[in-house]
Amino acid sequence: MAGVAPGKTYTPGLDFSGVTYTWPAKKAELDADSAHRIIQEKLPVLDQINAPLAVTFGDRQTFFVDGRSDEARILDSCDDGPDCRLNIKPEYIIQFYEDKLEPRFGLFKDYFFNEASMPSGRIPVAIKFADLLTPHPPMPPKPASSFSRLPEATEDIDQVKRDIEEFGHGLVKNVLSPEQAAIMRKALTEQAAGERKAGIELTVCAQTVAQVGGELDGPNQRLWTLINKGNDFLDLLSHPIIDEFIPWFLGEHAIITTYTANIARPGNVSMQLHTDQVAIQPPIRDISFGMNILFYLEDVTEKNGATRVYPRSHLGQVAPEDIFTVEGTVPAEAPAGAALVIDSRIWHATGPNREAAGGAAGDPAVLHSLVRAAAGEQLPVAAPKRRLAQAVGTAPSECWASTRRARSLASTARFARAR
Ligand SMILES: O=C(O)CCC(=O)C(=O)O
Ligand SMILES: [Fe+2]
Repeated sequence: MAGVAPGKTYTPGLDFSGVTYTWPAKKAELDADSAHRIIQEKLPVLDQINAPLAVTFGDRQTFFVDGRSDEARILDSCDDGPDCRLNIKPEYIIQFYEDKLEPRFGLFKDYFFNEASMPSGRIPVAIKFADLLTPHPPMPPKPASSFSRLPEATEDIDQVKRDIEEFGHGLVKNVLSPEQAAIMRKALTEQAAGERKAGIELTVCAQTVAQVGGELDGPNQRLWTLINKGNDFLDLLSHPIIDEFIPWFLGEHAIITTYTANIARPGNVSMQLHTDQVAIQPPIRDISFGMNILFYLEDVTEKNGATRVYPRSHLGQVAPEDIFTVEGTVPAEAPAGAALVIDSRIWHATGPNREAAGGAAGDPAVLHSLVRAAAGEQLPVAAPKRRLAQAVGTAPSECWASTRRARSLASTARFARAR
């Protein structure tokens, strides 16, 4: 990959470190010039940021896009300080312009590797700026309060399917009996405790902490690659609810890409709003690449961190102006044993758990993300359990950026379950 230094060579004779076809410094120069031209071209619409924004391309001189008057201007300095600072690779500006990179993904995706890339100040200004560079800037989703009806948990599968089509999400009641929910809750609690004990637990998303505060080793806990973490998790993959919804929505050849759990404990901060296909670029909204099934192992309420969704945000060129607030969303509440089923285009996030510490447990939802078939090495949804079991230890491919670290932890975590 361009700009990535070659790693250690393992095989004598296969050392390619003396050869290069790319000249990063030259590319950065060319990209910065193109990015400047793009911003210049877009000035007639950039007044819509309504604020001064500082933009820095790597070690180049910072410049300012001032959108406070009817005509936006590029300035070398900004006396009263910018509302927002953006330190961004110029190639991302080009990719926004060419519709190859979704702003809410592009603006934050490098944070894992480079903390300085996190925009600071009023983030909606940076999002608006990036949106305005794209060929089709999105509309904000409608607030949940503007709908006269919203999906409710039901056993009527056809109704849930209609809800998914209309709103982007639906809730199926009683897919797990109280005993089954208890078995899964026990598995999850043990695994979570084991990972904490081993010091390898993953908590909230680093970008969220940088933006809205909270602790990196805060109360939330993520468990990745559940496929590697016990027969109970494998058994859940045989649940017929998967066969009912996935082929209907994605066709016969879907594969499972992500199998994780999220425990939203009291005192957490909500996750940033995202779609479950936001990492798939270029950003194509006309088709949903996936479907996510979240099993609720507790009664999930607004107060204890229910997943927050923007109803009907799966349709059209729609995206929230601020991804760090859940205002305008609705909590997808349902009793223990229910499943939340979502179109991967819907904007959603883990909600804040405002229960008193030690009170009702959080939102231990077991998540499945399923996508249309893309690569053979991943696991077909319909694979018999024996095949899934054989795959244990091989770490199925996962497509979310942060799973890279989780994947390297997965084999350790498998032994860490505390009983
Ligand atoms: O746990 C939740 O409520 C949702 C988590 C989620 O949206 C995700 O991991 O993609
Ligand atoms: Fe999600």
